[in-house]
Order: sequence, then C-alpha cells, then structure tokens
Amino acid sequence: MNFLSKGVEKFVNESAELCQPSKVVLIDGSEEQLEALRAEAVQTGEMIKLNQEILPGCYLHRTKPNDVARVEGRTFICTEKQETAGPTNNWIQKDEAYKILSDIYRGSMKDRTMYVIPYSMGAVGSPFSKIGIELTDSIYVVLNMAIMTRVGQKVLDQLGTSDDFVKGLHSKADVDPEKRYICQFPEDNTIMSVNSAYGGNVLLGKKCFALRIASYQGWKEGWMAEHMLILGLEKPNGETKYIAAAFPSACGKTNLAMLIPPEEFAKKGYKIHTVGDDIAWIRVGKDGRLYAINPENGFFGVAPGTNVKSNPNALASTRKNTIFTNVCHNLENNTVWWEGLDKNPPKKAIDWQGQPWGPEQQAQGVKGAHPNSRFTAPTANCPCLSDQFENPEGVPLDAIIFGGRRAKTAPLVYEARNWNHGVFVGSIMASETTAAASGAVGVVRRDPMAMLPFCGYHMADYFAHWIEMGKKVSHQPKIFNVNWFRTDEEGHFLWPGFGDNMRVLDWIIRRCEGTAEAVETPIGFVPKPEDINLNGLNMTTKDVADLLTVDKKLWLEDADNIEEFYKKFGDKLPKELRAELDTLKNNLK
Ligand code: OXD
Ligand code: MN
Repeated sequence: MNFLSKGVEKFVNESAELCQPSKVVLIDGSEEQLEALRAEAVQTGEMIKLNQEILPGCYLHRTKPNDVARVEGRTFICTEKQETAGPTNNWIQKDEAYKILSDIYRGSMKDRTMYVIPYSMGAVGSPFSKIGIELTDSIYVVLNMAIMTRVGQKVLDQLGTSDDFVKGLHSKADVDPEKRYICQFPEDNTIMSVNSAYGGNVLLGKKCFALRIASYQGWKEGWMAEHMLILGLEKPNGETKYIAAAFPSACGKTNLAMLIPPEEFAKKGYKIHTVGDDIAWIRVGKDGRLYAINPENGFFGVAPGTNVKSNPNALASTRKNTIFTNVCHNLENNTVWWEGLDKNPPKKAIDWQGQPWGPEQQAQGVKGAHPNSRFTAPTANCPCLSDQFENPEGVPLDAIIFGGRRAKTAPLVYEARNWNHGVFVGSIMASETTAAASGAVGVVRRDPMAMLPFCGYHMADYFAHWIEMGKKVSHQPKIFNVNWFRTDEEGHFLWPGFGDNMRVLDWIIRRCEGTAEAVETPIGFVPKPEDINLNGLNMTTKDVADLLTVDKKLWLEDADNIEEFYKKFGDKLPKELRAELDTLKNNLK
C-alpha cells in the first residue's frame, strides 16, 4: 500500500509481511465502508444487530469469557532500560519484547483482513491533537475506533508526509491468554497488542496511546496526559467553570461528568456540561492557565449500574449508534439489559457468556451482563455535551479533583493547601479495586492520580513532572480530593452521591472563587458542614460533619502505608513529596 507518509507506508507493509493477512484494507472513514463492515460482522456472527426501531444503529458483541477486562499483569512498558519504566510498571527490555512479539504475530492474520485505521486523538488539526495508525484484524476494533476517535482519510490528509504518528499493531491472533501481551514502547511511539479482543486492551487510541504513550510524550514535551474527566459547571449568571477529575476505573467518572444537578440547583440555573469522561490532555495556555481537551470522540462506559436515575445522560447516549459489549441480550424484543438498568429483567435472554438466561439463572445469582460490560457510544449522542467539546484550544481549568473509593479514612472532600500539596494528595490516592481490570475486586491499593495502570514511565518522574508543571502555570487550579464512598459500621454509604455530588462541586467552585469558608485540618482544608448546601436533601449538618471527620488514628496508619509505598521510589521520589509526607505526620501528632 502507498501512503504520502513514508513512515506509515513502511509500518503497514512491514506489519503485513509479518502478520500475512489475506488482504489489507484502508479505513477511509466513510459511512458506506463502515456500514459494509457492520453487515459483514453481523453475517459472521461477530456482532448481533439489535432492534433497529428501539436502538437504531446499535449492535451487541460478546468477547471470549477469558477476555473481558484490561489485563494489568500482561501489560508492559518496553524501554531500553528498566529505570525508565520504573517500579510500578511491568517491564520487558524493548529488543527482547520485539523478539517475543514478532514470533507471536508471525502469520497471525492468515486468512484475515488487516485494517489500517488512521485516527486522530483530539479534533483533527487541533494543536493538542496527535495521530495514530492502528492496524488490526478485528472488525469490532475498527467499528469501536470509529466511535471512540476521529478516523479516516481526513487524518491521513492532516498527517501529510510527516512520520509523526504512533504505530499500533493489534492482532486478536488466537485470543490465547497465555500469549496475551499489551506492550507500549514509549521511546519508539509504538504499541503492540496481541491475543486479546477486549476494548481497553485493543482500542489502542485509548489507554495505550492517550495515556501510556501520551504520558511519556507529555513528560518529554512539557504537557500532561491524565486519567481524568472534564466537566463545565455553568452557574446561574451564565459563567462556566471547568473541572478535571481523576478517579480510578469504574469509580464514577462518567457519572460525575454527566451529572444532573438536584432540583434545588437546577431551578436556580446550574448546569453541567460534559467535555470528557475518561482522559484529559492538559497544556499550559498563553495566558499561563492550564487548558484541557478530551482526546476521545466517544464514551467507553461501564454498563451495569447505568440507569435513568444514576446517569440519564449516559443512558440517552446509548440509544443509537452504540456497540454494546458483554451485556445481556434481551430476546423478548432484541434489545439489551444489564444489572442495575431497571427492575424488569428479561424473562428470556442470553447472558454475556452466550448461555440462556432468565428468572431461574437470576435466582441462582448468575449475572446477565458481565460486571465490566460496556457501551461504546458517540459523544455526539450525549444530551449534555459541552459546546466546547471540539474547541481546539481546550477549556481552562479552575479545579482539579482526585478521588477514590474508600470506605473509611478519606473525608467527603478536602482541599490541598497549594499545588505541591495537591500533587502529594494525588500521589497518595488509594482506592478499592473494581472489575475494570482482571484480578481481585475490593482490595485497597495505592493508585496515584488514578494512573497506576496507565503511566508510561517511572512514577517518580511522573510526580516530578507534576511539580514542574505547577511552576509553569501562573494561575494554578486549586486541587481537591473527594470520596463519595464512605460507609457506616454496617457498610451503608453515608453520602447519596450521583446528582447530589453537585453539592460538593458547588463548594469546590466557591472555594476557587474565594466565597466559601473552610477549616484547616492536618490533611488540608475541609468545608464547614454548614457550607455544603443540603437544601432538598434528607441529611443534617451533623451527618455532613460525620462525613468530614478526619480520624487521626486512621490517618496515622495511612501515613505509614504511604511511607511504605513511597519506599518503592527510593531516591527518585521528589523531595517536595517527602516534605509533604513529613508535614502530614507532624500535623497528625
Ligand atoms: C476504562 C478503564 O475503560 O479505566 O476507562 O478501564
Ligand atoms: Mn478509564
């Protein structure tokens, strides 16, 4: 195949030689081509066409039961030296990795088509944007990439003769978990993913490029790639403040990004506008503020738990042109269902493993949808999409929020004293693990800035980069930490969450404007309980006071745990963070 970019040409031809597909097809981005691929996928059984009256343009796909989540244990950062990847990443020496992988890729696309997907992360031509070429033998991947990113000829036109693109080679091969590798080569702008066909492992624009490779690029080039949602909070006076928030996978980024304000706020004119739900690329603007874009073009959201109450905007986003993965197939009307959608599960259905499913299986506790089942929906479907979504310059950030899922310790919200303290707060983030990655669920682990599985280089260098970025910004966003998941002794959530999180965002914005009060505690500033607007909520100021308590004993234990965690980084840990930990310990004494 011929391309204007000689780099693209070489990559495509060499990969074809290695994988030996029966043909190579360029994805031009046209609707006709995508429609033909949908038809082919339906014909081969790769996708099921759903009820086109209820769910126009929607399809269902099931992955192999051994291939339903990101596989952190099979995800590698492949660099010349282990030091570059650091202690929190799996590492394979890059020449060694190329050797192992070549053997697996050799002939892996025999009798299959290799699709060439040119894609742009960020609006085509935006100064923030970057281009990738993904080669894949999966139609499912092509169709998902066409929702999640901007694809096609327009991207090649933008690239022109340049070789500045990220190479991504994906082959589902035999979907053999023993030979599954998700490899990032940040020094070579290269991604190689093989033996998986599950979203997070194979839609290479997302985690592999927009986080792992891009975090490394950002480090080298002076910007940041973060696992953050971006939202605009419009106030009654029409002014919009922008917030970026990092929570680990499946901890509610999509819900917060699409929040519907409670009645009390809505009637005054407060609105939330969604810019992104998972990834933010952040640069310093000419005015010295931080600006963020969402490099994606779709939502790859967790289906279970999404319903008209928890996230009506996400649900609305999935009503057309959406691909569902591993949800339950409702045979009554050829639609989809998942746990937590409604209280009306289908009587006749096929579960995510392809087995008959109905009341009997449900009574036995068999799930209809996999806990990490997903929808891939175009951002354009989102009723509350921000009119700044396509702004090539991004949106200016007023606040950055970190958060995790913690039953105890972390209060509902607290504010860092300054940027460096905020970096410390991000670096000590901890959360209970979820079904988004394979492995045990509900185990507390440190997940700095929600980037533990996604940072493409040494985490201590990443912390240092955060500190450096703070110096480049003249108007630093304020940094906060939230925890919607605190529970009582019986394990009941103490905070209602969802739309009511608006009450916390309101305090955060008022802190940024200097119009809300706070109390200093050993860990930072917490609201005065009466400063959280509880109107219309069945909670008292005393309940909020309980949610805001800072239990010194628990925090002292946490400080010891942080100390342990920081040991991983040895001398590389930035001295600023060491000083913040010392301050925390002193404050707790
Ligand atoms: C995701 C994840 O899919 O973080 O966004 O796993
Ligand atoms: Mn994510």
